[in-house]
Amino acid sequence: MKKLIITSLFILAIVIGCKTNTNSNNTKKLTLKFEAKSGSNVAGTATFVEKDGEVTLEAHFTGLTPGIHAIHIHEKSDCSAADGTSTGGHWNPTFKNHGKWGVGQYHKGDIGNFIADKNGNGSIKFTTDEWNIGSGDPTKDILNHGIIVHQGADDFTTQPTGNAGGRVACTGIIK
Ligand SMILES: [Cu+2]
Ligand SMILES: [Zn+2]
Repeated sequence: MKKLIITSLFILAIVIGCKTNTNSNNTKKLTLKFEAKSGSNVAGTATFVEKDGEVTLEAHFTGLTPGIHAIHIHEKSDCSAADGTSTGGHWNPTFKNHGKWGVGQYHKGDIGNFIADKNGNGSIKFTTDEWNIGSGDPTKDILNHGIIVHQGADDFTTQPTGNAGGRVACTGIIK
């Protein structure tokens, strides 16, 4: 009987070991679709890919006004309000000041600015090891928050919003 238990534990260890290896080789991917807010005609998609401890966000938009737009991760995944305010403020699990990513203090949701061309098309790509997809670590896990695209630019100074104007597109970061 004792030998059987030891054999069972050994097999269990192998199974767990294999599962762990498989998971570490997996890339996690989320594809999200934005909805227009505040009467805008903005459409867009975002993908988050987690690989080797880093998450890459790639997002593409149409229907923007030409010029600079802020994009942030906000606290909640709820895009139900017509003006997008149901997503709350910026995702800030480390209780820092609003700012520019990598410079002084910044929120974990402070992605920054991107440019829309004269046709209203814009895209942004952003990679960080300060996020992950689904670890449950509240300071890193992007799941169940939301993404907002703003009408204007983030000035990286005004607290706690960056004074980026209205919310023209929204998506929840949900599986
Ligand atoms: Cu924002
Ligand atoms: Zn912020």
